[in-house]
Amino acid sequence: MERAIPTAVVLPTYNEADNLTALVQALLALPNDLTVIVVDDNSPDGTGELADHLARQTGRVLVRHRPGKLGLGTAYVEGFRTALAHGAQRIVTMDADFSHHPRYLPNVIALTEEAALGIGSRYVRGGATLNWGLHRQLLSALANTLARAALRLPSHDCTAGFRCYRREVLEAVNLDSIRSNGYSFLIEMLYQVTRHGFRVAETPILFEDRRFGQSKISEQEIMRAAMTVVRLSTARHR
Ligand SMILES: Nc1nc2c(ncn2[C@@H]2O[C@H](COP(=O)(O)OP(=O)(O)O)[C@@H](O)[C@H]2O)c(=O)[nH]1
Ligand SMILES: [Mg+2]
Repeated sequence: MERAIPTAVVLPTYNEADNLTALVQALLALPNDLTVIVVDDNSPDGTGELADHLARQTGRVLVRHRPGKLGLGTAYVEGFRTALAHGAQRIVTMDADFSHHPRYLPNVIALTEEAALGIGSRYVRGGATLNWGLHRQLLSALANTLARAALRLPSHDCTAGFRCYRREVLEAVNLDSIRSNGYSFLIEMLYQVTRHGFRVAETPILFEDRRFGQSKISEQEIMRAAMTVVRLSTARHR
């Protein structure tokens, strides 16, 4: 039988060819025994082929190819299922664009010695968002404050994609029941995790704007996240 993966890092990718190689190299150089799972949505820039190349070259990368851009939420779920099937005890998610710098990853993973979910957080002391426009910063801060208050979420950064889940969390949450995508998925996932009574912990990160390429997540997405908060909180009060 194949060796079980201790810690999997799920990287959803759409047009990240300029970032992927350097990111995978940085991850594999960390002292944590990591295996990378790339979930690529048939990126036009060839990210999928690059991931296949890295898989052959390193033997520590698994690649899931999907036929087209199906959204961040379902990409995470695909990565989660792959990680669980390979026996991963810890499952990390991060952006493939260096916004979530690998240097913070050991801290994020270490949180899960005590907590069930660790978050690399912009909104705790020592954390911050660098070089984002004022408009985006305000929207993000507003979405987070709203989500935290309306859903009584325990963390300060509720839309952070820089996370480490312990295996039992992903086994407990019904992944198929999560209806939303993008930031909404992240909020809904956090909501489910806390509803199950799991502990969440945060460690500060400096979130830098992506190195190369464009954001695939629009401001419309942030507004949709606000609607998800309303949907979940009205369901909660019923
Ligand atoms: N597989 C897949 N990955 C996606 C999709 N949308 C975004 N991503 C990836 O998800 C991560 C977050 O997206 P990004 O554009 O960086 O969002 P931002 O950081 O909020 O601006 C990046 O690694 C993207 O390449 C998608 O539809 N499918
Ligand atoms: Mg990003």
